Amino acid sequence: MGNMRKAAMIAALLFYCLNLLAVDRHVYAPASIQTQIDACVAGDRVLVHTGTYSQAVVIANKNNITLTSAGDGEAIIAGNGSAVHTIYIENSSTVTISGLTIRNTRKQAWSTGITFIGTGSNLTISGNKITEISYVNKSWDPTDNPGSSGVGANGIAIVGDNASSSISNVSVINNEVSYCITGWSEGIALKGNINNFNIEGNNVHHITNIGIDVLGLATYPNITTNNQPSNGTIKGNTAYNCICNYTDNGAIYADGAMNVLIANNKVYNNKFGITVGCENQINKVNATSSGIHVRNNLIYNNSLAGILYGSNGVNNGSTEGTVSHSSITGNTLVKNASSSQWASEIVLQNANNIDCFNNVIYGRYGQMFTVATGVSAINCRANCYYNSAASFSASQQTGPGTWTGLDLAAFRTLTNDNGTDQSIFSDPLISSANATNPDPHLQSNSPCINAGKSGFSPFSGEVDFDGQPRLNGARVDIGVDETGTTSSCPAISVNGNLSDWNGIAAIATATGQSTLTLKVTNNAQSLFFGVSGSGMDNSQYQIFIDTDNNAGTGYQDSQYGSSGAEYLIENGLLYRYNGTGGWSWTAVTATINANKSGTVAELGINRSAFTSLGSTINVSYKDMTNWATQSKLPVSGSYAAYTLINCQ
Ligand SMILES: [Ca+2]
Ligand SMILES: [Ca+2]
Ligand SMILES: [Ca+2]
Ligand SMILES: [Ca+2]
Repeated sequence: MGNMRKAAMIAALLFYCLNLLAVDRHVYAPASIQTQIDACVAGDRVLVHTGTYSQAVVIANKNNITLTSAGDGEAIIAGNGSAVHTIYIENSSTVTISGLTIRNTRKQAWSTGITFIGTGSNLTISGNKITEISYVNKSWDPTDNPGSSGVGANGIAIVGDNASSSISNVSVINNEVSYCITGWSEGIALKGNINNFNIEGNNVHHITNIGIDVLGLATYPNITTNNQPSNGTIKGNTAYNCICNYTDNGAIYADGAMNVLIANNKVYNNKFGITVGCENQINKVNATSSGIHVRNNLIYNNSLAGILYGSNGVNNGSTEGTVSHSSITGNTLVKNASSSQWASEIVLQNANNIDCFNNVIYGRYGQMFTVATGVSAINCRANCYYNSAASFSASQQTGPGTWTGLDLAAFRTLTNDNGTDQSIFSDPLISSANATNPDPHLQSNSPCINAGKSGFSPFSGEVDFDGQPRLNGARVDIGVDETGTTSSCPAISVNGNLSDWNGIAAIATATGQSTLTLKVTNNAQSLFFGVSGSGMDNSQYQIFIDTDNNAGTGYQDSQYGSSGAEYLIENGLLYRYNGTGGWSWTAVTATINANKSGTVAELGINRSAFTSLGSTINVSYKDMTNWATQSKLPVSGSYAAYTLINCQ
């Protein structure tokens, strides 16, 4: 014990001494970021202060370097009008790019926001806002069509083009990638020889092709071995409005990859939701993509299908590969397919040895499942099927252009769904099956509770869609929600009496002013605020909310040292921030109940009013008189943090 502590102390001292050599290099607009990058030695950070930088940045053969927002307002790196990549990194290790807004004014073929190419390890791209990266010089156009030109652009592209040395330990987390006209490319793409990656917590939307793609065995990069992104996770992302006008795309795609977990994502309003394939097989005949697990995802209102499993080429006899030894488990699919058509919830093709169990599959039309060519050894168990038509149907491709309809019994036979844990056709009784905003939580009388596969034990690290333990009670529940694993939510009644807040800790307090305590809590649907005081204004207030837990994004509040609000609630109305630091707001729809007096401000707002609401948010409450702040909580410093609770 003593020796260990001594060793730890020496290590800590060594770390401290090494860090003394590292410096923070501050950049103020419009100074050159590149000048500071070029001066960096290992351990240095380049802190980009608020402003717009019409520049591009190159980081080549550098190790242990951080390029980040200084946190005093939006730092926009906009490209220099000629560089293909706004931030270009090659052959570097331990590189972090964080908190920046990244654009590319070039808007020509193969533009990217951030590109990493070559080899290296420990790359982190986090908390950036990447927008308007387009292959063509025009503003957002969801109907754009590049024809057969093949051109593209990427928000983030990480390309392992060295067959003998991978890019390893890649983290792409908590970024927003939006409004990119990507042609034949993707919002976030990991390609080629990449090993050990995590794409987590990103918000990807309004992309004219695939939102998130891990891509292998393609002609780019042209490497003959190790051309498969491997051993990664794509989890906790939100992907919507990734709609391609010229080909059938998915919002999240694992194509020619190996051992990828696609878990706990929310995927809606796309063409396909999640797709798994092996489209290309350059230098590898009869290629297979395997170990791709689609787990605990909420997938709804995608116009073609929720999940497409297996390669393209339903009927074309091409050289496309297969997907094998993979699984679809614990997902909830709700009302995908915007019209009655060949596909609705799940489509399988060129796939074998696929386990499919514990899923809630709630269709909009009769058609639930489509089994195309090249499918074998499908093992379904303990799924709960249901649809608005209240009759199950599936279809199987039995020859070129020939489809056979299957009833539930025939489908069970096809999918080896027999014996114990046979799938059921029953209303899963989720809390809401509204196609555009479903609530997948199970009602207390749901037939899905404790009805999942018997003997199931969660996979390592697996949690339900709420982040709660995946198994509670005698058996796992069907669908994304495991019930009964939490205490009940606080019962807040917005009535001007704060006795229902007893036992909830304040996140900010003060003395000697009119507002004294600020409390925040939530249930599954709503966020609540409770403020007590004396001599407060009878009506006027403002609540500022930093919903992405990033002080560098959103409204920069001069009354605080750090703020970054995405939303403002002012006198019962919600506003979303639309500026670049100064006062600039747009009214948005919300359901707000408020009760305001000289001693209490109590308020509830629907969580769905916020485009994204992180698990930790930061809040400021201001009591106003004649639009002047009379008192505020917290009094100064940073907004007060609140971590949402998981409860039912
Ligand atoms: Ca259970
Ligand atoms: Ca739950
Ligand atoms: Ca109350
Ligand atoms: Ca923010």
